[in-house]
Amino acid sequence: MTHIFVYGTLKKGQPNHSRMLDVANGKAEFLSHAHTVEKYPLVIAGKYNIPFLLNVPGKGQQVQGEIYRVDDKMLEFLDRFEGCPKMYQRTRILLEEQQDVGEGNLTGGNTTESFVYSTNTYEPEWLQKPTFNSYDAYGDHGLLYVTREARDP
Ligand code: PCA
Repeated sequence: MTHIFVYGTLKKGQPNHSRMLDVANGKAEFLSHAHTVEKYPLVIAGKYNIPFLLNVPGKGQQVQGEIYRVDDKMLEFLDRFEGCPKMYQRTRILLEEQQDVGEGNLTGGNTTESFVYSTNTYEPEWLQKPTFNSYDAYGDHGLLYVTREARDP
């Protein structure tokens, strides 16, 4: 079993969350909400409006996401799905776990380490893009994520 921090389209309520619920892909169990200890630039880039956590610690914002425990089958599925290691690289990241205290409120908790799909293979202009602390495909930015199914062949 492996812990993975998701901050983009794999989160609950986001366009690819269903991939983690599909038992044909393996098993994934929600553990907790969390945010990165360090700041990172989380940007939306490319013609498909894909969220990328750029591997540039200290720049951007502390990024909000969710930690899951996944089995080897789901990890293999996610590596393939995320184009790892070409598009994203799976690296380790330091997180602060958050407890859900009701009414959508979260409090600080333990520090933990987990895998994350971040990238070193970005275009230099991406460093100038607006950063987000919490990704929402349907947010005010208007950069609606283009699903795999909707992309040009
Ligand atoms: N999927 C992965 C990386 C970015 C994305 O859209 C995630 O949600 O963490």
